[in-house]
Amino acid sequence: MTWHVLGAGSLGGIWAARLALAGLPLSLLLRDERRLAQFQAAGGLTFEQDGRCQTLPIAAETLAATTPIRRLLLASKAYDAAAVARALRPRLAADAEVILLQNGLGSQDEVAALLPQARCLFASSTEGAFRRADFHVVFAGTGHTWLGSVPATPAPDWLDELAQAQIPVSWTADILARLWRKLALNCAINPLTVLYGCRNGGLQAHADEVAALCRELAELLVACGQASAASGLQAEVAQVIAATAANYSSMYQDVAAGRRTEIAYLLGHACREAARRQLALPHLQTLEGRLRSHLASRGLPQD
Ligand code: NAD
Ligand code: KPL
Repeated sequence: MTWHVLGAGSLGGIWAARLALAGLPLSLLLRDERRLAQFQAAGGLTFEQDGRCQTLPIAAETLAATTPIRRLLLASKAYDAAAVARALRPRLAADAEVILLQNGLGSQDEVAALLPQARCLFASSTEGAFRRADFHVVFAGTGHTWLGSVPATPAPDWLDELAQAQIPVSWTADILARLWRKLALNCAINPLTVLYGCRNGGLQAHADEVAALCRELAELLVACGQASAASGLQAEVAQVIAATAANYSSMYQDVAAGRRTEIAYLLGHACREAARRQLALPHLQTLEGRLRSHLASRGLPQD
């Protein structure tokens, strides 16, 4: 069965390249005819790994094509996922499966509500990739991707195809715990790196503030029924800060490059869930206010 992959961004690109290299049937979904013409003029997708580049002449089509889609990897930013789902809804077959590869939480429910006929699967990834240029993706960091459905179901048989394509994935019965845990790590680290203008390691000088955020995030996770995701959070945050001390967080990089952040699906989602439960989490709420003001001062969207 054909894999449809949207879009030709960082994670979508490294999935598409590996599926193509494994000889699996694949079509890349591009925004419009102009992007399709640019892709064809580029000769396809350039995949860079360990300094070696290969240009892969992957099949591509626009969102407006009419062939039915049965298996879709939706690899947009969280804030674009609902618009993509709306655009692709008429093309989804009755038994379509849609893998939602977004960081944070909230976008998955938006998409699932728009696509009641599809089977939406959630993904959480620690792989690293970036775009060096248009249609040129760099595989920057090995990692792992967890996939699962809510409620939990048995693993689909196409996981074997991903293994064949050397995409490291595991099926989990608790994908929400994975997504919540990553959201909590991101909330404890990323906004502070933006506000202090520092690498992850720079937060070692703000250990008390990080610890206070971790306590509130753990309280939120427990209130959201995610006690296992709350366990040992502060220790893992300290360990990630130490292990990635020389790196800039993804949110820091977005802000530095003048790109929209995924705040609404990370810290924004955490604060909305706390408010819904009437949980007072003052450090988290103050952090959200400071981050929004900072984004506004840089002319960036606050959601
Ligand atoms: P990206 O911006 O590199 O790629 C997103 C792609 O979606 C872009 O090519 C964009 O043009 C395309 N797109 C958006 N709307 C579209 C539309 N209507 N039609 C066609 N194409 C459309 O983003 P990314 O870095 O691949 O991130 C995707 C998700 O994965 C994010 O939620 C991110 O936080 C998460 N993530 C990324 C990484 C990473 O290393 N890049 C790691 C882990 C998680
Ligand atoms: O995922 C991250 C990011 O930068 O988005 C880490 C490295 C965990 C920091 O929160």
